Amino acid sequence: MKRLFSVIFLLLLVFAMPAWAHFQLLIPSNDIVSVNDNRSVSLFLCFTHPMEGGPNMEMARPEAFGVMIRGKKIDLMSSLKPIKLPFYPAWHSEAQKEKGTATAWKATYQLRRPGDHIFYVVPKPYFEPAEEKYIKQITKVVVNAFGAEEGWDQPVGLKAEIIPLTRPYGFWEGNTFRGLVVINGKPAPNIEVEVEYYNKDGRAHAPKDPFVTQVVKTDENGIFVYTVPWAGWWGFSALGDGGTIKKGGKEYPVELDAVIWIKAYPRPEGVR
Ligand SMILES: [Cu+2]
Repeated sequence: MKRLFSVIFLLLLVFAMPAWAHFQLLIPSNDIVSVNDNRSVSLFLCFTHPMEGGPNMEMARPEAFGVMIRGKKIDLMSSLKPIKLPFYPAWHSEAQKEKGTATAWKATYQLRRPGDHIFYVVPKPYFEPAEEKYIKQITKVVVNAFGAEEGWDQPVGLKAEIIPLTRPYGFWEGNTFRGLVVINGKPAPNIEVEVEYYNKDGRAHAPKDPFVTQVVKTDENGIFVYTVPWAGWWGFSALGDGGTIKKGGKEYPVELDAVIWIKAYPRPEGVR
């Protein structure tokens, strides 16, 4: 009986889940760390729909998680700790109805060296029953340490990657972000890049559905441009092609996405 209920619940979830964009979150506790700041940075990894605030999806232990500093990669897999999140945050009206939890991950990293720290995660492919496909979102975020602004524009060499052409920190709201999308080692022209605000406390309301996810396309050189309208964390997800995966004798397409997170700061008080 319990099993029947969980099947019904899963079906409800499938039909209830709109085609809103999925995003792999990789959010640090601080993105610009100066010498007097706490040098311990915690990272939050969760697979969700950031503007809607949920539902959070089950995130398996990733294939890789690490940081690149001055061209050197450090494996951080052993620092990952699983956490349980409710499907929806408390501010969400669905939170009262849909009880249950999804696995997310946390890690802490002690900064020692000055320079840009490019954190990255390569998740296991996630099977999305509603769309009959796998989704794999290779995700980056840059943390600047101790004043040395060096390294943010270097490729990590991931299978899907957004290489920032705009410095991804020290970024005002209203600034324009540019990124180069590289998928399977090549620039990806004319593909969609989904953009979402991490609506952590539910303060942003979309007046109509198309406002949930902003969509821009890469040009013939694989470059996209987006002007960030307000302060907070913003995610960019370039939707690429990752071939297929066989499961139970059937072949399913793999959406191989490149994701980057940047934080926009509010304009200073005293300016207009
Ligand atoms: Cu989903």
